[in-house]
Amino acid sequence: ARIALIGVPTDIGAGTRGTGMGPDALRVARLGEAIAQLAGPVLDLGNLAGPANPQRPRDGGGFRHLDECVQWNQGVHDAVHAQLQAGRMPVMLGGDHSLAIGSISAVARHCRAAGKQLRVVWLDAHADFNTASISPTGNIHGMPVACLCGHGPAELTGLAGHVPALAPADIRQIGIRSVDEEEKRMVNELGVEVFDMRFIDETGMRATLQQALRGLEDPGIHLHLSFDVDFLDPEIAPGTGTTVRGGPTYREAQLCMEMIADTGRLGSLDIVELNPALDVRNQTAGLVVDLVESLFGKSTLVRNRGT
Ligand code: DIR
Ligand code: MN
Ligand code: MN
Ligand code: MN
Repeated sequence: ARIALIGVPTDIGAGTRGTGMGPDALRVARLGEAIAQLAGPVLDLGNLAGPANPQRPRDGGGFRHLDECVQWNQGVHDAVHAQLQAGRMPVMLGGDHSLAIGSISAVARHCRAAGKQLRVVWLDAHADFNTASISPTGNIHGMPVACLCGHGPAELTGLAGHVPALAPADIRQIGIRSVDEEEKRMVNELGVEVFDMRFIDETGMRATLQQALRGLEDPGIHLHLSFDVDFLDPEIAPGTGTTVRGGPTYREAQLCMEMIADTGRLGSLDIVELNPALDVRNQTAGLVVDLVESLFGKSTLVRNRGT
């Protein structure tokens, strides 16, 4: 198989419980079968194990569940790295967005050894650029991008074997519409390229993606997509814990996935923050499967790549 599904049933990084049921909701919506139809055999590795949610308040350092988060992410890192070494594309079935620290660290380690350049596209309503000292919540799902850029505790920033795992210049964020006050300054100071909802409103999704995906013609690039389900407008995607209104419509999200597929560079994927406890008859999982079909090349008509 060329593609491996890795279930990461955790909610320790989120403020609302339930994302731990995400992996099975995606399986029930037949995610694996949909990918297999488009991209060939898929190996479902089942779910990783990790510590339970102790539902503790913030610790003295400002984190909720730091030790548990480190343990989950060490497991994610090792599983993702093993699949990349085996030549498979790892697809994370989350789980809350803190798992991206482990998955992207593994991808960064792999790319460095293979002489590939890593590009991360981050689809989210949030910038996920908080640190413990500026986070209003202490929830680590609001911190993965900061950790990957070297701002965070050593146990999380060092997973790739080099710090930072990622440079701000390697990241493109799309769909952003909720950034905390101090977090705004971080994003600005580090110069992350953020295509927020205002940019998408003014520019349109097609031109936004053309700009965000610039440079991906180079075959030496590994593209990692980190897809937070709260990227989508809550009217179409109610099954997630931190909805923010004013997100991309069904058609805009489809175009986004189609244009990423057209690059031909997708090498790894996180699907995170799906919360079946908040969903309506698994419709958000079904929507995610529709979008992932486009991401793996489903199109209405016969098309030539990039046209
Ligand atoms: C908020 C929420 N910025 C925090 N973050 C979320 O807690 O740091 N990220 N929901 O996906
Ligand atoms: Mn989010
Ligand atoms: Mn997120
Ligand atoms: Mn379908």
